[in-house]
Amino acid sequence: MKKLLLIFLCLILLASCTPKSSFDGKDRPSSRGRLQVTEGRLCGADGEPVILRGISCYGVSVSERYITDETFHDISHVIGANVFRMAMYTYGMGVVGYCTGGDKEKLFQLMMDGVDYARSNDMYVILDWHILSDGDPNKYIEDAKDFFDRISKECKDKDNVIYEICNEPNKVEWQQIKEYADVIIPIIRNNDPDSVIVVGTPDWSSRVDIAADDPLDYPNLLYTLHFYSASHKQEARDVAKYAIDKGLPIFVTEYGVTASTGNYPYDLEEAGVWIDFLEANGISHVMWNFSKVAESSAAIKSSCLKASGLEYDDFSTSGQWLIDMIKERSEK
Ligand code: IDC
Repeated sequence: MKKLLLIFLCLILLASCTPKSSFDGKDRPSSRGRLQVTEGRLCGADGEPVILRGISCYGVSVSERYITDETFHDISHVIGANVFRMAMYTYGMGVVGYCTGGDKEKLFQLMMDGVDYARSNDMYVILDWHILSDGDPNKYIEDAKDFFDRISKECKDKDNVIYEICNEPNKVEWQQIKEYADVIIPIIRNNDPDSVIVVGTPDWSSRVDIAADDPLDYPNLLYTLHFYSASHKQEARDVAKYAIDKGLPIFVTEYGVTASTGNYPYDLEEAGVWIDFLEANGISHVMWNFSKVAESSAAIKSSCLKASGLEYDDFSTSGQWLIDMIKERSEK
């Protein structure tokens, strides 16, 4: 009897010593620490490759109800994501942009909340300067300088942050994107020297081949590739393969299992071909989007009234596809 009691007490002691963040998922901040880019791959603090699999918010300014510890718990444990993308639109277009009348202080605080809730739920977080219809990242460069200077000062000692400095440059030359990056990257690195930064590529972050032919010269840098499986197929993968073969580090910070409109049709089969391609090349990927908007890319059923305590059946076709895919890939 005494022996059983001793064993029981030891088990309780062991359980109390287990760190809160020792989640089962692989490649999390608790297990891989601060990220780096080594030999063209995203790696953990130990220099060994990692693959991040997650989801993007729909737009910080309209996602406040989801930026909570409880919802981030669901993203981490129900979806199984080890990365969450805080997409903050710079220019309006349906959502109030940071640079076009948005409440800068409130948006900044929501971004910081996302960093902390991601960390407390053992996830990496992408801080996404979500340019889109603004096209040229230089258009709001003064706001970008202020934002990235301030947030990199706040995040310099956090081990789960990735900076995405321009979501989808478009109708702008690679040279202009490089000029923007040559301003913003040093600002971030001055505060957060070892940070991982992702740079957008021309034509809505599809032309990683152009970046591969004329890359920037900084460590711990990755280049953005975006795709939507019902719109982008083998030809787009061939462009990516060209860049991969030239050693360009790539991060798919946004993809969809729908058309590039974010809406119907789905193409789940092609999405599976893309994930096979990315996983075979060790490329991390983040699906668009964590919302219940009336679009097929929205991961939550539009009928779902809950903001947390989410279960599998609360998710839409794309959301359930994501959960199934992450489960399958994480177990491999
Ligand atoms: C879309 C949203 C849509 C919104 C539009 C403009 O799904 O509801 O009206 O933005 O704000 C992207 C962009 C991403 C787009 C998404 C789908 O990064 O902001 O979201 N997409 O169109 N690039 C390719 C597709």
